[in-house]
Amino acid sequence: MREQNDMTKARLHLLACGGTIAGLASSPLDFFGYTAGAAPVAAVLAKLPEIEALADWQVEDFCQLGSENAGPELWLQIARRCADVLQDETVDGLVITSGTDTMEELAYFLHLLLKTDKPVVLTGAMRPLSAYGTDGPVNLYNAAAVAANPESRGKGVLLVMNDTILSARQAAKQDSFRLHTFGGGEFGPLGYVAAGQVQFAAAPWHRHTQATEFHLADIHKLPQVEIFYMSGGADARLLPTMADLGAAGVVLAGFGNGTFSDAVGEQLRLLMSRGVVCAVTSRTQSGFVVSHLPGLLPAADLSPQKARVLLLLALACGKTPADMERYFALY
Ligand code: DAS
Repeated sequence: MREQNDMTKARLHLLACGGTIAGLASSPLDFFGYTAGAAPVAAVLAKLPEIEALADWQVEDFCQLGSENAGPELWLQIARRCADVLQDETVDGLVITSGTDTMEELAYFLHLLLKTDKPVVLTGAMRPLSAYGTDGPVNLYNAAAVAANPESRGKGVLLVMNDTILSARQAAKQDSFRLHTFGGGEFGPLGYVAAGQVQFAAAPWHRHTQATEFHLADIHKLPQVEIFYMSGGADARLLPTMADLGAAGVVLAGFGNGTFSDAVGEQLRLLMSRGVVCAVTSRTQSGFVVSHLPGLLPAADLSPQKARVLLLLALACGKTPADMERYFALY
């Protein structure tokens, strides 16, 4: 284990998973019409040779897709690869590059599954590698600085974008195209990193990584979990259709503090009578929810997409609804 005052270079593994950071377009002013993951991650590293001074690197192009096409099956493959890499005693930390569209879900999935206290840091970009002012190389440099910093140990999976360090539990993509897109919700970031200078100001307060009760070895098949987003007059008949299509769990993105229409409430009762596990969170951007229906699990202040990750892993690991209610408060 590298101590706080260890001045030797960290040994970092870079696992590249596609995304805009490795995206290429035909023009440097084309910020949107690019092919995600078109370039090998070595091309990103080559833009910023100073990154070699931060660590001794093992570089791996794991997959090259836009993360809008990523889902639980790929996240599980990435988690298994990360677990293998982290078991290597010569590896001090892990940097993962990914698309930003589902980065927060991948990060939380790993935060709940990886049994490690080594730094695991995700990063990406909002502009492709080929663009003027691409943010990818500096984001990667800053992610490497955080992964190489002994202070990052034991803080769970982190996300570094736009000079900001976020916990995987709080990180959320909040803007459609601007560089300052990731935020930490009402509790904000854990710290900042400017041109490689790392400054932590907080630590995660929910359970994660080393303290997790979820085990990769327990996962043999991933269940289907869907999200039903409340809007005025939303058609409640879509809920039984989710179960008909195989959903074992449903997350309700409710109004306000988790409320829903009478019609949706009726369909939720029927879903739970069919054995579908249902959780409720809120379509608002902050605050905790309460449950308005016996058996409907309150998902604390998790976003709908993160409540889905937690419910999906709890079902995959064979946990009981009583366990799940506890998990939503703990993780
Ligand atoms: N191409 C999208 C993705 O892979 C956006 C991005 O990478 O930022 O998520």
